[in-house]
Amino acid sequence: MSSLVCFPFKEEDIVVVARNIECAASHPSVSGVLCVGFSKGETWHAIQAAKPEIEHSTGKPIFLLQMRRIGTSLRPGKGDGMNTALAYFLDNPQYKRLHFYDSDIVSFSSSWISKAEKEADLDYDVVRHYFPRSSTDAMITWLVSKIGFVLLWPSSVLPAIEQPLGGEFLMSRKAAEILFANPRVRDQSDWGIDTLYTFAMAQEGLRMAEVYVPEGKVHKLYGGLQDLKTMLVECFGAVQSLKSREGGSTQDRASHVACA
Ligand code: GDX
Ligand code: MN
Repeated sequence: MSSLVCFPFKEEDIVVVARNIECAASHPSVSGVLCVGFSKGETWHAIQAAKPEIEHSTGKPIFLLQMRRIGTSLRPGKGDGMNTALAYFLDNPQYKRLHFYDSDIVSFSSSWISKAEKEADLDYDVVRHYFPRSSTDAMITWLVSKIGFVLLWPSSVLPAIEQPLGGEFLMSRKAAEILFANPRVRDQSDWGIDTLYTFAMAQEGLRMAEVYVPEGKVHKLYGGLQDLKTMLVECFGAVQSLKSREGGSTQDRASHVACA
C-alpha cells in the first residue's frame, strides 16, 4: 500500500518538523512526504536544507510546495494549505491514501501512521486520530465545534466525533475526491477547514473510524488566549456558514462512525 503523508506548516521549530518528516518517510506504508508551506520563510528553507539527507536515509521522496490560493473569499490560511495537498494527491494517483499531521507535534510517532493504516484496511474512507488533551488545549474544539455540531445537528453523526477539529487523519482517494469536488470545502481557506472537512465527511456519508492515541498530542503551546482569537472567529464563522445552508441529509447519517 502506498500512502502520501502531508504536513502543512507555517513557521515551526525545524528540529521538530524534520524529525516528523523523517519519521513519516521511514514508515513502510509511506511512499512520499509532502510539506505544504504558508510561504518561503525560514521553516521552508530549513526543510529544503534537511530534505536531501532525509531522502537519502529513507529512500523516499520529500516534496516541498508553497500553498496555492484555492479559496477566493476568506483569508489564505491552513485551509489553502490542506486543499493544496488534496489537489496534489488527486494529481498523483500512485498514492492510495493521504494522511495529514500537524507539523509541530512533538509526540508524533510511526505508530500513528500504523494505526490509521490498519483501520483503513477495514474499508473506512476516513480514519481520524483522537487524543487525551491537556486541560488548556483544544479549547476551540470543545467550546465551538463540538457544541455547534451538537446544537445544530443533534441526530447526525457529528456530535459523536471525538475531536472534530483534529488535523490528524487519513483519507482514501474516494474521500479526497469528494472533499475537493465540494466548492465550499475549496473555499474554506482559513482555520475553518477542519470544520468543513468534518462536516462534508459526515454529510457525504463517508465511512469514518476513529483511533485513540494514548500518548497524546503534544505540540506548540500558545502564549495566551489572545493568540486564539483568529482561530475562534474563523471556526465559529465556519459552523455559522453551514447552519444557514444545511439541513436534510446530515441528519440521517448517524450510522457511519465506528470507534476503534
Ligand atoms: N500551509 C499552511 N498554511 N500551514 C499552516 C498555516 C497556513 O496558513 N497555518 C498553520 N499551519 C500549520 C502549522 O504550521 C501546523 O503544522 C498546523 O498547520 C496546525 O497549526 P497550529 O498553529 O499548530 O495550530 P493548533 O492550534 O495546534 O491547531 C491545530 O490543532 C487544533 C486541534 O488540535 O484541535 C489545527 O489543526 C486546528 O485546526 C485544530 O483545531
Ligand atoms: Mn499545534
